[in-house]
Amino acid sequence: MLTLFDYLPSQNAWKVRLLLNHLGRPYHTVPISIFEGEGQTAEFRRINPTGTVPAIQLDDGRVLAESNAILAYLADGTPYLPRDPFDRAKVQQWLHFEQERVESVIGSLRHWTMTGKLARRSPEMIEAKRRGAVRSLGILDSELATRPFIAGDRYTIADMAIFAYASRAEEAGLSLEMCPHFRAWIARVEAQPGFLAIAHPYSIDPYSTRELP
Ligand SMILES: N[C@@H](CCC(=O)N[C@@H](CS)C(=O)NCC(=O)O)C(=O)O
Repeated sequence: MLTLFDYLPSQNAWKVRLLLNHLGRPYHTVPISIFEGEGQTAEFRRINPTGTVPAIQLDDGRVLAESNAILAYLADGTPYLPRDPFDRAKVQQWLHFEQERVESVIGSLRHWTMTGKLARRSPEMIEAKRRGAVRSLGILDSELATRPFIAGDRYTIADMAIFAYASRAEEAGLSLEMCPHFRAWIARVEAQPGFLAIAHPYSIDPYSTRELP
């Protein structure tokens, strides 16, 4: 059975849990307490050299890290990743957008906001993240005004990846009031069969107020 190295409040890991839920694929979880430094042990760095979750291990022992690489691997041959090379590359385009312009800004702001670290960050850094986040939400809103899902007419892993952090923008102190198309897309994603409604707040982990090692 597939093993998922996980940390419950991680929305990067939630992406993988979401896809596994859509696929109805059973898996075994190994929790990694990232704020206690479990990601940085020699043992875990043999699984993922960066020390981050998510990562997966296959029955034959092979390991794979990076949430979006895992999504692409698990979705291959399913309706969530098109076969056509151009459509597939479009999904990749939005997976890159997610890492560069969603996770890195909304994800960081949300983490700092929910764990009290915002007070320890410089106003310049916070402002830069906020500006980036507002710009990304604006891009998503205008793109989603033209089609139902981010890479086209069908729900794909690009929607799953972007949804993970972008849909939780309000937890990062960002308003979605000016993003009606984006909000309509959130409802469309939530209505997909097998959607995983459970997300875990950082407050379930008493160590999450620590800085990452
Ligand atoms: N680009 C990576 C980012 C993974 C990542 O930063 N995961 C966080 C949890 S959301 C983590 O494990 N952080 C621990 C650390 O940075 O030491 C991915 O998409 O998988």
